[in-house]
Amino acid sequence: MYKLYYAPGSAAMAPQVILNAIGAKHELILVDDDKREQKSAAYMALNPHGRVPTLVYDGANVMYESAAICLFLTERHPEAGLAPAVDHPDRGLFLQWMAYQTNTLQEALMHYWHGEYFIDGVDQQAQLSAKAEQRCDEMFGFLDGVLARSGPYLCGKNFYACDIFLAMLARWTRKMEKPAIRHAQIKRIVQHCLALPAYAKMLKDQGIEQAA
Ligand SMILES: N[C@@H](CCC(=O)N[C@@H](CS)C(=O)NCC(=O)O)C(=O)O
Repeated sequence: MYKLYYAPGSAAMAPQVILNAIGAKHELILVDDDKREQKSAAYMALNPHGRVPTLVYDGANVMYESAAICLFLTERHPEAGLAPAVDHPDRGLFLQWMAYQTNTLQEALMHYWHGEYFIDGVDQQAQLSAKAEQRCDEMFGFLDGVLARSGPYLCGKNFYACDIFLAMLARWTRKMEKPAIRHAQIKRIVQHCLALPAYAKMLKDQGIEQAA
């Protein structure tokens, strides 16, 4: 039994899709952003950074960081086929794309959404956000090229959790002038994910939509 603390549209999206896909029994616990619940003492005791998602497993074990939760769940439930086994030829690329997305692309998205975490001043934050938007488009363009050259999925012919992660990050560009789905291959990955019952259920349960 798992408990996933989430907020709609947050980095909990991918872990939630994976919980659905593996068919694991789980409880979803809303951390209400509007009420600043992620900064409540009770939640900070689970996740001292006051961010979502957080996963509780096997009673009292707690972990956070979206990409880590995805890796943990896919490895715990290999039958779902959402991660290549340690000795599978796709393994290196799979880890590469998970790390690239969470270290680099997700961080650039953070600069876009939350300039105030990085710099003081409204004008400076707007400048940072604009630069981050440009960087995000370059990165999605780069991934689009990878998918065009060696797809259909990030690791080649097999679909994995890194593709689900990509669809989640693509949604975070929806307010940009150049949203990620302007890139044909990114759009195709998002469309593929939207057609998965596990992804559709996550959107429905979170009460959000995603365009493709
Ligand atoms: N690196 C973390 C980032 C999580 C994160 O930034 N979550 C956002 C929502 S997408 C959040 O909780 N923000 C609240 C805040 O920063 O106060 C992860 O991937 O889990």
